[in-house]
Amino acid sequence: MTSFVSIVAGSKNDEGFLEPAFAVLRDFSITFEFKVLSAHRNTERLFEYIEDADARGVSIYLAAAGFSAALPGVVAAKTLRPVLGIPVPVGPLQGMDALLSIVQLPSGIPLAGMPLGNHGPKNAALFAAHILALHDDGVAGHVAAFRAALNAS
Ligand code: RP5
Repeated sequence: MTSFVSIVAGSKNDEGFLEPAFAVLRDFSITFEFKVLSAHRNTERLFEYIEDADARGVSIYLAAAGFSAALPGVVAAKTLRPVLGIPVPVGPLQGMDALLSIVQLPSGIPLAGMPLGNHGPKNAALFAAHILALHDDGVAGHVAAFRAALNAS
């Protein structure tokens, strides 16, 4: 079973914002798939997808949404894999609502919150890489090289 990262977004309109996450995962040769499934509009299909992705060996979920951002918490509630929540800066509150939703999930269902703004997607992918690097020497090499380049810059 090939391990992979799943990126789930609440809207097709979130895809462009997530491009820095895709870029990091590609650069680090981490297999990933991207799905658009809203927690409130596509609830049944979202549950089916998570069951299927879990069965196919997903390692980590990145879940991105704007507004009330139920998606990251719902994904975390449905899987035992780590979930990294990415607030999408849209709407009248520019993602402050999504950020608070992600970091206010009550205890029992853990959900990691990534930064609000353009740094969120990239750091989410890097965070996923750091987790995978614990058991994958290839990813660990990419993480170390990235950090070395950062230190040298
Ligand atoms: C959330 O609501 C999505 O994640 C998106 O960020 C936001 C707006 O969705 P659209 O109206 O653009 O589809 O569910």
